[in-house]
Order: sequence, then structure tokens, then C-alpha cells
Amino acid sequence: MSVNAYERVWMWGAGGLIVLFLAAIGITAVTQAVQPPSHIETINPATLADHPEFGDPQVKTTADGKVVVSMVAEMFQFRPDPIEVPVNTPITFRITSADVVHGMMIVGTNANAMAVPGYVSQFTITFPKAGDYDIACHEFCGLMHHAMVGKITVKGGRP
Ligand SMILES: [Cu+2]
Repeated sequence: MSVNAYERVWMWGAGGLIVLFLAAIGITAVTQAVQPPSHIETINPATLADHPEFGDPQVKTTADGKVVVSMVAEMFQFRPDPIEVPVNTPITFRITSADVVHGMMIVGTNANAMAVPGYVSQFTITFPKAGDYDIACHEFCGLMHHAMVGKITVKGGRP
């Protein structure tokens, strides 16, 4: 079988691009800690107010010393707000939505999750530096979307 020289160039070029893109995904996954979502947990958004965890979303320290932040995103706020967590400690965020799809990103970190009604998004992050961090909604959710922000205060040392 003979392949035209130009066709051969385009085939190798397209193949090279595929290898380049896959390498970019692989390298950023390892070096930037980019991970696909791995947590699937459902919840009834209609009865969120009576839910044992999300009815009164708050920061909790479990018996084995883990810090868990339960969050509800709703038009146009995050609850609880502000959030206070310790520095250099793995913090598990659990977030759901009470109404429409929201986003939740912690500015200046790689923490970025969707808050989808009916689902609980979960991720764990450690803040290496104390200080104030902003939370922003990054999914257009309505007229006051631009004002949907929150604050995390990271305090030095374990409480
Ligand atoms: Cu929004």
C-alpha cells in the first residue's frame, strides 16, 4: 500500500497532536494534582432543610480529628459563611446545592467543585498558609451570581 507523502505528513501530525494532548493531561494530573471527580453521593434537595448534615451546614471535627466542612450553595450565598478551619490540616469539603447548579472554587488554590442539586460534591484540601481565602461561585446561577461569594479563614495551629 502506498500512502501519498502529504497524507503521511498529516497522519503523523495528527498522531503527534494526540500524543501531545494526552501527555499534557498526564503531566498536569501528576504535577498540578488535577483529578477527575470520584465521589458520587445523592441527596434529596427538596428536604435539604431537614437533612441531619445539610439542614444546619457547619464545620465539624470528627472523633478521629478530621475536619469536615458541610456546605450548602444557594441563590446567592454559601452557608456557612464565614468558614473557619485550621492550617496544615486536611479539610474535607462536602457541598450540595439547595436550588440550581452553582460552582464553588477557593480562589488561589486548586479547589474547584460543582454544587449540583441532588448530589454531594466532596474534596479534601490542606491549606499550607494561614489567612483569608475567598470562595467564588463560578457557574452562572442567576442575576446576583456575581455577588455569590464566601470567605474561609485559615487559622494557624490546631485549635
Ligand atoms: Cu453563581
